[in-house]
Amino acid sequence: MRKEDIRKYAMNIGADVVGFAAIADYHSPLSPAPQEIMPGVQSMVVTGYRENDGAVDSPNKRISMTSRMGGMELSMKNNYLIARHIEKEYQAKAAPVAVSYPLEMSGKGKGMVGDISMRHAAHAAGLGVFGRHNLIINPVHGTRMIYTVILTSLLLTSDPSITEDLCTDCGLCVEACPANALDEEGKTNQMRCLKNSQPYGIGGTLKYINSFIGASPEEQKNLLKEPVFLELYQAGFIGFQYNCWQCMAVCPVGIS
Ligand code: B12
Repeated sequence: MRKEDIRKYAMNIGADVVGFAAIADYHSPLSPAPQEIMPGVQSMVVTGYRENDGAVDSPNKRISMTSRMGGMELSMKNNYLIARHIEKEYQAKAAPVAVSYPLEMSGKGKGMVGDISMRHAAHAAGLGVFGRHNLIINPVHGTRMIYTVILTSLLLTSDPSITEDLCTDCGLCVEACPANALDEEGKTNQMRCLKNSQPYGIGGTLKYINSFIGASPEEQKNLLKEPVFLELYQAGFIGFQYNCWQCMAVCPVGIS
């Protein structure tokens, strides 16, 4: 009853899939214990948002990123509303967790570990299974999904988990990865992926700053005219910008 009410509420405001997991069923190898984020947490509501096919398939990655930012923004607003709905209707506490950012940058995770691992959350809530690309495959939407979580003190049972292996082991994701980041099964080479998918992220910023330090005033003037500086400047105020969707784009599951 509560689960159906929350599911209906979330889907009415734009979530494509909604699942539930009791905290005891969520296991992430690296993310902190959910109790450290929200004392008294009992369950999580996991929502998924479908990427736009035209955007994922676009050769122009600004277009892919524009759609992703739309999904991130909608999910952030919806998470706030779903959390408010839970707090008002059920007198329970609720805390939204972001799609990806902000991330803890200073601890041992160094910007690579989310407060909640959305893939493990989606898996625990019966929304999908891990594929060869180490992403979650949903039975209806395939890989083209982003996931978010709302933690709550409300006691909710886990939805049934998916036992079927949805990955066809076609190997397309491994072949299509321009950084060869998926060569080792069960592990994404994060540094290779990061360097290719976020050229204007932290690595690119450090490289640019280091080239600036020690350069002559004349060289510095020229460095400020480099396109890389303009890209870094833009990423600085827009936020994390992905430049690659290949493993998601080539996955054939759920694509008609
Ligand atoms: C940091 C981060 C990255 C980093 C590091 C990735 C990584 N290996 O963790 C980088 C920059 C490389 C990255 C890349 C991408 N990311 Co990213 N990323 C995140 C973020 C913010 C945190 C991930 C995290 O906590 N990792 C730490 C732990 C969980 O990783 P781990 O211990 O190595 O766990 C691995 C094993 O458990 C393994 N595994 C393999 N087989 C199996 C089987 C079972 C049964 C289990 C339980 C586990 C398992 O899978 C895990 C990943 O390698 C999440 C958002 C979030 N809060 O979850 C998004 C997230 C994982 N990213 C996402 C996406 C889409 C991408 C990219 C496609 C880029 C893009 N354009 O969006 C690529 C895909 C790379 C890939 N194929 O792996 C989505 C995935 C959606 C989905 N459908 O699954 C997420 C969930 C964002 C979201 N909210 O939707 N990402």
